[in-house]
Amino acid sequence: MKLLIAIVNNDDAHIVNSNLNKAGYPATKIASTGGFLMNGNSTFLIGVNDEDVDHIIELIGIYSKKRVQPAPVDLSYNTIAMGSFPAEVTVGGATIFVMDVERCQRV
Ligand code: 2BA
Repeated sequence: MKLLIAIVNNDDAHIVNSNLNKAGYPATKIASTGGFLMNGNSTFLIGVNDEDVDHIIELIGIYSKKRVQPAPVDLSYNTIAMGSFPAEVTVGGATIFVMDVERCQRV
């Protein structure tokens, strides 16, 4: 069994969620915030059988769009230490971590 942690743009979260449900994959959606842009995003926890992992990644990829967003204009960022600071960043589709699950139990 695997646990997928998928970070998805808020604009895509609804359609990703409904298509996971439609395909019969259980998911928990958590409200999260990106550490760089400080924008809201959605983190999905999806516990699945090993053989379903690739299908879920494909599904999330279909419904998660790439988009360009302005980088934060925030003086608290140390722009000297960071060198050249991007004016825009490309966000998404989705960032997905796949982890082994030792045990999953409902009691
Ligand atoms: P954020 O941290 O808000 O990052 C938004 C986008 O900003 C990133 O898009 C990336 O294009 C850019 N970015 C992030 N850190 C940067 C930096 N130090 N310098 C320049 N550009 C930077 P994505 O890579 O598509 O990531 C979207 C969201 O996924 C991230 O939001 C974060 O919440 C999550 N994420 C991405 N990689 C992660 C990782 N390795 N571990 C945990 N969360 C991650």
